[in-house]
Amino acid sequence: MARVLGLDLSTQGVTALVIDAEAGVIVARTAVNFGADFPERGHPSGYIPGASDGEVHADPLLWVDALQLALDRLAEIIDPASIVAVAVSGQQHGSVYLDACWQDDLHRNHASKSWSEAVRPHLTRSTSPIWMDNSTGEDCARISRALGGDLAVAKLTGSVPTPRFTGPQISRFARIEPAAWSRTGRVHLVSSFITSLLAGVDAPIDTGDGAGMNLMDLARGAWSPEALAATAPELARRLPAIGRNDAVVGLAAQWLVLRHGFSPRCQIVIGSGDNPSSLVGMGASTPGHIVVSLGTSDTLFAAIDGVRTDPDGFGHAFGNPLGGTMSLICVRNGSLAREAVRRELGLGDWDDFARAMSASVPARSAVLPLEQDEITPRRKAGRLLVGAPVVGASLALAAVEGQALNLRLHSRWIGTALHAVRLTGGASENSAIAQVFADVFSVPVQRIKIPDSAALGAAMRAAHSGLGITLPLLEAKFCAPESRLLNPRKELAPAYAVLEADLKALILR
Ligand code: XUL
Repeated sequence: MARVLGLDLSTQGVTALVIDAEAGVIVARTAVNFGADFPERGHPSGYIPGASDGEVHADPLLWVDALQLALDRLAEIIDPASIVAVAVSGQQHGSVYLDACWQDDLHRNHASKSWSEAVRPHLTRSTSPIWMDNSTGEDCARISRALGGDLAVAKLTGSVPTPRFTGPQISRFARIEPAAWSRTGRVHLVSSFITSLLAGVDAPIDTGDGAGMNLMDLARGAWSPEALAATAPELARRLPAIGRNDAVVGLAAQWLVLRHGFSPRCQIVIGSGDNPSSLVGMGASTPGHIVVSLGTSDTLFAAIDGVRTDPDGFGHAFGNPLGGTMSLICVRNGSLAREAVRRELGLGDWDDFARAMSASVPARSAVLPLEQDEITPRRKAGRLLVGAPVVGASLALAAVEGQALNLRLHSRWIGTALHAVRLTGGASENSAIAQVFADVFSVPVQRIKIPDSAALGAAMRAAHSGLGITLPLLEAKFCAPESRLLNPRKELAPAYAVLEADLKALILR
């Protein structure tokens, strides 16, 4: 039996997915929702509501309690002793602040008490900033100045100083709570914190999650002394090691064996972030396939040959669990902007929207609909138009074309020859929208629906490191897209090239 477990600790809950890596099947799934399963904690969306100054924090002990509940639920449907390896996917950028002796306590057998009781006395900061936090503008500016500007930081660490990233978060904590900072002996990411609990050792951070901190030298896959010095005093000794992306961290901790029924031989694999995990779970860890996810935000991620960073500083580069790097490009104006256009045109539903798109002439004009301030490109809310004037219902097609062209433009730096776009997320089901992505990217679109892609990716990483099964083989078993392809209409390519160049000129102006 080749049963492995992927655990995804996301913003809103914990998903546990057990796969049989040889048979290519999902064996069991359980989920815990921080809000619905722990209503008494008062965090309905998984984070602490009502904070000010852009702060968004969560309770790390809630993550731990939810993890235990997920493992209890799992034990009701399968025998945990049959699991041979485990890996964690964690929401990226979130950080946990602990004292130095938490490491000693990790080895103890906590079968008799809850893990959160064991961890609580070691927290030097009771809450954890998460990726939704936007409170570190001052810290980003300071780090940028110290390291020679935003683009220099992007070249070194993979991203411009970014408010949600862990380095600026650490900088702010050390600045406003110096006494608590001096008591802090270890800063973990969500993925390395949970992995430490599972293995009973102080777990390393992989380059996938480590690159989401503005602290790692991306090319070397090691902490950057300059970035550490620009961030907070004596940071080096407070960070875990950076580990190999396929490292086995250890065997199941005693309490995992005694309290949750795991085998003492069960291997615990290094954790990673949810985006690198999803890259694997979507079957895109080899260069050539990009994944475009059409959701509240539209995101694009892709494996990159070697190490590259966005020279314009919009996209992020993280480590790829398979080696090399990956890109993450995020456009805030995704489904809400499409929705606003649909309502403005008085189109009753998405079928009407698709009909309006199909009745319009493609590649004539493009509109980038920014209903809220945008980060890619950095622009205030408003609409950007290139090409011929847009009249009436042709706005539906032009808006989707604008969104696709914007992603195409901002993903050029990835540089890898494209074979296909894997399209996912709610709007990907609409064939008229999916066709625009085939035409604009000029490659076939494969639609793929993997709702638990981060948990699946973690399980596949567990199988890769724990059982030696290659990721491409696992991707072939678990990540098959829909067999029907949407082929590009190649004759539109020249007109889209002109619109993309016009959009670029407009953005740079
Ligand atoms: C990526 C990001 C989010 C988080 C939470 O940079 O902030 O995608 O990983 O999912």
